[in-house]
Amino acid sequence: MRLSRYFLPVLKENPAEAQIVSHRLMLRAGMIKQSAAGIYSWLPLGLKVLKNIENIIHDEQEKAGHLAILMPTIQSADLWRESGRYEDYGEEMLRFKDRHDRDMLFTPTAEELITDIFRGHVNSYKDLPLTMYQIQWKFRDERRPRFGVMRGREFYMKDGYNFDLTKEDALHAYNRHLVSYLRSYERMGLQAIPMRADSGPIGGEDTHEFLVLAETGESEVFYDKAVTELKFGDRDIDFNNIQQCQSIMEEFTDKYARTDETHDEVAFEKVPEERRQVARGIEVGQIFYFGTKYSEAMGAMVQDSEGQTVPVHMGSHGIGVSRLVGAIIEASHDDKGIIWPEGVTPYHCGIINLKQGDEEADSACESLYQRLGAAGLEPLYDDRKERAGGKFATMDLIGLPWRITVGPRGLKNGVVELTNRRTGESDEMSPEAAIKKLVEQYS
Ligand code: P5A
Repeated sequence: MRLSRYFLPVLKENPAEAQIVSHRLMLRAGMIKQSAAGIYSWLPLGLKVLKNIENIIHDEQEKAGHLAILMPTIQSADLWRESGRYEDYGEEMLRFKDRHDRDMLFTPTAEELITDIFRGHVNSYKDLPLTMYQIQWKFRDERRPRFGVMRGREFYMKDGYNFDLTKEDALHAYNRHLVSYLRSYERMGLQAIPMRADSGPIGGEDTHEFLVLAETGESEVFYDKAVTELKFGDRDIDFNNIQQCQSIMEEFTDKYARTDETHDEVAFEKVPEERRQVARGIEVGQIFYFGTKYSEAMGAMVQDSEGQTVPVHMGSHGIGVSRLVGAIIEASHDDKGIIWPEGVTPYHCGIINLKQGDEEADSACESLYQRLGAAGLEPLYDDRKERAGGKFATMDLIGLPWRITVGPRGLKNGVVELTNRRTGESDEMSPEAAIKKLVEQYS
């Protein structure tokens, strides 16, 4: 992408309405624009990051054997009356009527709708296990939408639902999701710690939230420091292997780590004092096992191998996709701007032409741009006729992990400068060497 043809409405000043750094930087970097309280348009740069996160989630869900679907954002109230949640959901649910005076709503979550799909088509244990998920917009009329995309009213969520014959099978689905979520967050450059939580309006007893530690987080969390030392890393996973998924689940959840809703001071005091931590965290996901709550209420039954009709065991699993964009920035920025982890960066590197209009500099940049593209990378080329200082400030603000700086002086010696956004380290090298290094970096 050439910056001269891009839509990147950066702001020089800090917007007054933004109280936390991610909100401030998303507005300043021209990623989003508010259209109403808690409702945002995603501009080109923001959308690119959102899609990268979405792609990682799709990829990991597919690896775990889960099937992507897409359900509507608008639902009929009838299904929610069947489950009993139409009244329970309260003012957070956006309700309206269609022209025939039928009660409709904008989906805050989709347990009812997926259960309806299931009961209409599945009636034998032979079709189980089944896990389907979607990545779709949700609406919750939050009392206090704030912090930009962190607590929106309209937000993008991955929501998945498992259907299993037995509690044991459903608990395997729970563990499988925990593993696939740990992998997904790690690919986004984030450490998200599973913590025992409260199930709220979704219901059920088994539930973990995934929290990214950050001072600006909305949840107070209590944990044994040992949980921050666990890394998922490069493990070979067989998602069908019940034992393997269970032992990873235990490894990541057996230490004390709870949100304030489930915090137990007596149990916490058993953690050695030097490891006891109280901090704040951003909830970027939650998994639930709620048994037969919805299947019984809505008649989602199958025949088991003995011909008995039984309700299926279910769980649901969510990731806050749009919230993650903010969470990643909270976890990765400095005073100049965002620092994107390589897994989600909107462009792989920036190219800065120090002297736009200089024949040699222009053609060196052009050639770099073409060759990076041919090598499968997406560069963002700042080809505007601007001063170098302004170009550097914009690049630092939008946070691409790598920058190649091209100027007539370096070119005389056959070199360009490759700079790492996180460390600030710069090295001079030939354009070929810079391309090679970047290709290696992203492979
Ligand atoms: C699980 C999927 C559910 O709704 N039903 C389907 C279950 N879980 S949840 O915890 O309520 O939401 C899942 C994740 O969505 C994000 N989230 C939000 N993001 C931005 N703004 C909001 N107002 C908001 N509310 C929830 C969180 O990351 C949450 O973990």
